[in-house]
Amino acid sequence: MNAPESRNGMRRVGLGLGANLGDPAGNLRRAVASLSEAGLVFDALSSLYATPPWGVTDQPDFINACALARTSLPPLALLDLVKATEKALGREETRRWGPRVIDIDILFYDDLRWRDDRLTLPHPGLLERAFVLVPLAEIAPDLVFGGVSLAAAGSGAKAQGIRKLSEFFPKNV
Ligand code: A4P
Ligand code: MG
Repeated sequence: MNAPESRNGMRRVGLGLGANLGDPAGNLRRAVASLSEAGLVFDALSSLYATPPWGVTDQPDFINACALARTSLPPLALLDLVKATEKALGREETRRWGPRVIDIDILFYDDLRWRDDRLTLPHPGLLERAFVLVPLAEIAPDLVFGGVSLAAAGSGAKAQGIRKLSEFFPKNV
């Protein structure tokens, strides 16, 4: 992976956000506002996309987006922050791949490769999930994972019923 280099001692991270319960678009916006208050510096936010459910298909469509941010938190502290943010927004324990108020995945953390029982980096599903590839390709087309550029992976995934809805924070709201 060729993630841009970290600056000022901060690490560059990619986040995937998804929701399909409650007010999904509002939940994604609240998640970013809350992470920002906690010290993450956001450099780019993709548009919001409506995406058909993947994995468990008998559930409502999702709203998905991706973000590029910088953080001084080490990986497990960032995971703790992400999990605390999900909880504060009302996420309850759900079945794997099931419906949720908010899901925040750490897609990558600089070039770090990490695998323990709590955290895998880069996120193992990144290249398989159109609901991640399409928004991430919008904001980081030059990133390369496993020899595959996001621009190529994202355009290959576009046929899968994914619709761009609006900017992440529409200017008229
Ligand atoms: N974990 C390990 N690595 C990471 C990482 N890089 N980032 C652990 C975040 N968490 C990581 O996650 C379960 C555990 O994974 C965490 O406690 C953490 O310790 P979870 O969010 O509770 O479970 P999950 O989301 O059901 O599982 P997973 O494997 O993250 O699946 P996805 O990819 O998030 O799938 N369809 C559409 N259209 N859009 C969606 O957003 N999301 C899912 C969930 C299914 N279908 C979807 C969507
Ligand atoms: Mg998840």
